[in-house]
Amino acid sequence: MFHSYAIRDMEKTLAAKILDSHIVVGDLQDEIGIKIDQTLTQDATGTMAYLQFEAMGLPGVQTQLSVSYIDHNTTQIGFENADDHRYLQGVARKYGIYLSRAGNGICHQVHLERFGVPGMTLIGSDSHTPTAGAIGMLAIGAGGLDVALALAGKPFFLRYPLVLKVNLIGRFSRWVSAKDVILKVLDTITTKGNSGYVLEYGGDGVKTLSVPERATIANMGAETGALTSLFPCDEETRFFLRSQGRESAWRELVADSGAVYDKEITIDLSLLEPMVAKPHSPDNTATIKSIAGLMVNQVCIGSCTNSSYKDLAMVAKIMEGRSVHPNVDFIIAPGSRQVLLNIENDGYLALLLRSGARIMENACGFCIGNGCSPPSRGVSLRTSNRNFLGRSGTKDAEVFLVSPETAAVAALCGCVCDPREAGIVYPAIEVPSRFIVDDSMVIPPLADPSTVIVRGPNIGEPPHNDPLPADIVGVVTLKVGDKITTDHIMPAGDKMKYRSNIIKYAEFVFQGVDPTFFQRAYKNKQENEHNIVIAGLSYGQGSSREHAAICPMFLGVKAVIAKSFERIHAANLINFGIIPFTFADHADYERIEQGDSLRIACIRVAMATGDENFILKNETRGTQIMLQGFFSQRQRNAIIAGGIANVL
Ligand code: MIC
Ligand code: SF4
Repeated sequence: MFHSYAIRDMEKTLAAKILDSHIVVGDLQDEIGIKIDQTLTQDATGTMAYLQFEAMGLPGVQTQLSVSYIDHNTTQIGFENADDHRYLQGVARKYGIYLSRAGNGICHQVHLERFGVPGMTLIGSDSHTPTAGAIGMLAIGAGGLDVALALAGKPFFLRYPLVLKVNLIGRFSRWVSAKDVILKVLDTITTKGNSGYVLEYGGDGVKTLSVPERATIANMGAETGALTSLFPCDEETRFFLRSQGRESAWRELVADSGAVYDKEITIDLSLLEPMVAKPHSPDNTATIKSIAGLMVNQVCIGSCTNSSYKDLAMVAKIMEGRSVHPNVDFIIAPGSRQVLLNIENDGYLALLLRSGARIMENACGFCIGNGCSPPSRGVSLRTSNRNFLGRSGTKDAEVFLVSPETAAVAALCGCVCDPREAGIVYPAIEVPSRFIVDDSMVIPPLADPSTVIVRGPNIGEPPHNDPLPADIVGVVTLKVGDKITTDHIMPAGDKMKYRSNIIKYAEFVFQGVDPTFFQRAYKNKQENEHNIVIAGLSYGQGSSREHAAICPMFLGVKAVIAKSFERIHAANLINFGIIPFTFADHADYERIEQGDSLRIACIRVAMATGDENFILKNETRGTQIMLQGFFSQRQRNAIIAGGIANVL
């Protein structure tokens, strides 16, 4: 296997074309820095990103376009969310950023509709930023600090990725849709081991997919851990952009016919059947048939994955003239105000209301546990992208991820059933060739330096970290297993309102895993003992929330030693001066227990001299273990300084 960069001057993949035209600095063998054209933030990660940007002291943003979305914390219980939103509005006005107000929709859906441009680069402080890959944008999820740096005109750094071609052939049969494609991709490549890859879609099957269908696939590509997902920009893209009144943003963008890929998989759309991701991982896939008959308490349709016009119109037609099953709570959150306006205009909203659906705000809502938690031990069928344990707000609930078609049929039947066998006529949906477009909930950038930014009492400062000590000497404060997500590390839901208040939010680190972690870590810190976390595979999966690094940093965590890390989280740890070490031999995971005293001697010198192997002494057991860390020079500098903020 060889890296795509080895053939940079020959026939190119689409990913290589966009990347190569944006490289501004770097070394192909180490890290490249790419120019970022656009940024997006949302309110749960945005406040910290803008606090960090403000600390850089620039008069305005340096990107072509930046948008600050308010979509995550819209329940506004207590003053905290509202204070954050007022702060975000002030920042946007002062520094030249568009503000998409609460109620305008979920960042990824709105960005696709109104702002994304094929061939450009986008980074967003949200892991589902790759949704914009549906229109041929190189869109990458990152931590808030990386977005702040891009706002300041600095490059975004990454290792030159490998490219996996997902070759789509055939076309859907009835009752099969985009969610089933991405669940099949997850079934094939799982959530592990894909972090160095771009998933590039090609083949004749792509032409049969509309942009919103591509968006569902690109969105949930985040669950594979890949850098991003990318679709060509073709006639379908032109149709979509025209329907948004933005055809001028279109240009043809396809991979060269002789492009060589690092890996390739083929999916025949005509052979797919309705799929499900069972609790508690998006790659715990199965066919719907295999769980048919399971009683359902709740059905939720929405999230940035499946909340487009077509998704909701399809659900409405399935429900037409029928009523939701009395045992099912049927919840719908449209992806954007535009979707809501258009389904209202075309009569679909009325069908949903008549069927007994509860219409929620156009926001993340249920997807992030902001309301709509299922009952104890309840079964919830959702069209969203993550079903991690406890994310719904109910720790013992079972969340299954399915397509809108499958979800709607279950809402009628009260149990899971194969939609192909429900006796319902398959509805034909026509998508408008021109959507009603109303941008009145987007405040254009003013770049008014006289703006006074108001900070409520919940808004603190980003915390400071000390430079890397000469030795790491500490205790294993926590040992966890495989697939620890950022939802485990830093819970969202009702705790998300503390995103701007690190001192308070830090009290909830690992709360769902071990509620006593905070006390132990805090005590160790007071006693000048370093905290160390031991983990299995895929540590830090899921969200881009940098709070999963900032809050542990605040509690004195100096290192996480895992079998493997997910990309965004590893980058966030380094950004805040926590070292992500991996075990040279995975079997050594078994040779460390919670409470053990560990020492990594001369770590500062080793970091400075570029060592990639580090010796860990387990002083409790009298053993020695080899650790690894492959860091770029830029990352080493950040680690030594105690984080990027100190480098700046
Ligand atoms: C998520 O889906 O987990 C979130 C909430 O959108 C996060 C961002 C956050 O934690 O604020 C993400 O995906 O990055
Ligand atoms: Fe919002 Fe859910 Fe999408 Fe995250 S995954 S951006 S919480 S809708």
